[in-house]
Amino acid sequence: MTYPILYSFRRCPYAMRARMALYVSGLRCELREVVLRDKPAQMLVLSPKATVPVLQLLDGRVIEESLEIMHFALDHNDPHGWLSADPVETKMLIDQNDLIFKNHLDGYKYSARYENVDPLKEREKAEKILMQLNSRIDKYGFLCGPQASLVDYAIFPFVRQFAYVDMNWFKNSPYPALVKWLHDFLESDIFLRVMKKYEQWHDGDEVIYFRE
Ligand SMILES: N[C@@H](CCC(=O)N[C@@H](CS)C(=O)NCC(=O)O)C(=O)O
Repeated sequence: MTYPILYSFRRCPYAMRARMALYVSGLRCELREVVLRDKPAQMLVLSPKATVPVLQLLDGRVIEESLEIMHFALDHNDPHGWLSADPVETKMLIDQNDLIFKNHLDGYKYSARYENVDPLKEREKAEKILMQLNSRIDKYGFLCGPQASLVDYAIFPFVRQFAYVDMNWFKNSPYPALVKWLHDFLESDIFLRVMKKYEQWHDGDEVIYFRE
């Protein structure tokens, strides 16, 4: 093993944020594309909790939380100042996203999987958070200040998923600053680069490097 190994799934919002931080930091790693219903044994041995992303480091450490991967990458190199935003506000917004918004997003997007979940009620609950994000962007430019920081990159993949449930509704929602913020990230170089498609990884495949 010459480089750290990232187990990732292209469409997973947690994996997206980890990939973006790794990408911007310039840290080179091997990329192993995972299919969630067919996870590789190598990954399950490293991380029995069996979620992506997982980053295996050269010294044997394994990082199995996307935010920790972001911090690991940015502690190594943070060329765009992603760590410069207020850490308390950053944590508050990310906790709100991961612990509350994500649940409403799942209820909105996958209501058929749950009993007694009304997708429109879930959307209404999620909207309270969208409204708050919109007013922060309106006021500051980005979620925590005049430049994009870790919190924007950690959250926009989830807003993206939300928007795609009903893009027409999202685009016509009373949150124009948020709509533009998302649109700009979706068109950004960094996002397009980390969304490159790869085949499912199998042992013995030619190594794919994330950042050539
Ligand atoms: N707290 C974890 C959550 C990661 C997570 O839940 N990833 C999903 C994919 S989006 C997953 O791997 N789920 C396991 C599965 O569906 O089998 C993190 O931030 O890395």
